[in-house]
Amino acid sequence: MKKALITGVTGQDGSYLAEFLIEKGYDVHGTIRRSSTDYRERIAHLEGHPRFHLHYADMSDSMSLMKAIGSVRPDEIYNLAAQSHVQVSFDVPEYTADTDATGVLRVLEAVRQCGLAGTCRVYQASTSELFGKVEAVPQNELTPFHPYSPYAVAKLYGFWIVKEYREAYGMYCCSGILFNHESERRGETFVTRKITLAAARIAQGKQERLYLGNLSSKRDWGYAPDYVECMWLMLQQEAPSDFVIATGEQHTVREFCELAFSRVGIDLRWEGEGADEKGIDRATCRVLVEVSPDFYRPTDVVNLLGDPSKARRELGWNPRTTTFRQLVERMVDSDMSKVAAERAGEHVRLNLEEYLEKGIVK
Ligand code: NAP
Ligand code: G4F
Repeated sequence: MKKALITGVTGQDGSYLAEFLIEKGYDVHGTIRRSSTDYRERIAHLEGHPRFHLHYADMSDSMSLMKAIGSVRPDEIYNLAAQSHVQVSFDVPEYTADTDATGVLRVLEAVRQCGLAGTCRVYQASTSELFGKVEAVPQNELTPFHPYSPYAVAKLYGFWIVKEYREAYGMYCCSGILFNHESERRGETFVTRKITLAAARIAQGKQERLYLGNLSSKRDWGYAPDYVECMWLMLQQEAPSDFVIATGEQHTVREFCELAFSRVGIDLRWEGEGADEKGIDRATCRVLVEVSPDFYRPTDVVNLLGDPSKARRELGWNPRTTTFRQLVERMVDSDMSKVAAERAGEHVRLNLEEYLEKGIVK
């Protein structure tokens, strides 16, 4: 039975990858870190599975990584743990560098120090943010990098140190240059999930308005469960190599909003430009979307479009398993159910409070 270690198993990708590898028959180990809220919602359904195990480790703590890697002695490591929010990286640049740059070095060096350099394959979660202030459209494995945020600069170090360990020590390690991928499990402050949750709340009377930053920003958005398969495929090749993983299709934040709101029955029209642009409900004339400069970034990546030809050719991967429309609809439908469940819970609580007040229940 093969053993895999996933750093960042509590994240969006980590949780899908853990499910995928358990399904493939792996013994799956994941790293978690202590937090006061113990946020493990995405993996709660896996805890207790006989082939799913958790270990405490932090990307900023080499000893904890050595301990996890040395005790598990995995055949494959998927290094997904990172401070993954681009805007946040402007607020915590040093922490982002420690986790997303030096953290990668710590994992690679732990593999070497544990004597696993010849047997353990390593996948590094790299990113389309490396292309940043893009020098060509679309972007493929040969497109020059121009990182445009502290997050991207840190990830660039991760990319190069992986290449260095491959060339210096002959290790099987590679980077997946993944374009944005989203899902029902996406963190709520990334733009897609922020929009789908707001559309669901507005449709159910739980939110008045959605405030966003750059509506014209363009992304190549895919579906996360489709992308974790590529991470695994990259570690099953004869020789290690880096791959761009993308759909090859591009949409603006504005288009994402239109589709999400239309799924809940709201037809948006746009009025104004730049910071004055507004999304208005055609039926009621209510302003539902506004621009807030709070969500502008000091430098923003605005034109990402990937060319997944190499992945299609060499990994046999289909980049269009899930369409853009299906992605948006799945996310909105899931948030509609989530908001409805929250409202139902609220009703029960309010009724109970009322009954308690009236002395109907004691
Ligand atoms: P995510 O949902 O934000 O998950 C990040 C994971 O990293 C969480 O498990 C988090 O743990 C963990 N983590 C953060 N800081 C850590 C630290 N100092 N030590 C140990 N663990 C730490 O991210 P994701 O969307 O799944 O992305 C996975 C990886 O792919 C990340 O490296 C990201 O940068 C990269 N990536 C993502 C995309 C995308 O579109 N999703 C595209 C390209 C690359 P907690 O739960 O404890 O916070
Ligand atoms: O959803 P985002 O925050 O994702 P971003 O910055 O593209 O980063 C994500 O994808 C990367 C792959 O390219 C990953 F490496 C990274 O870890 C992360 O998963 O923002 C997307 C775009 C940006 O241009 C941003 O300026 O949407 C724009 N945007 C407009 N309004 C907003 C908002 N982004 C956020 N988060 N919140 C807004 O209100």
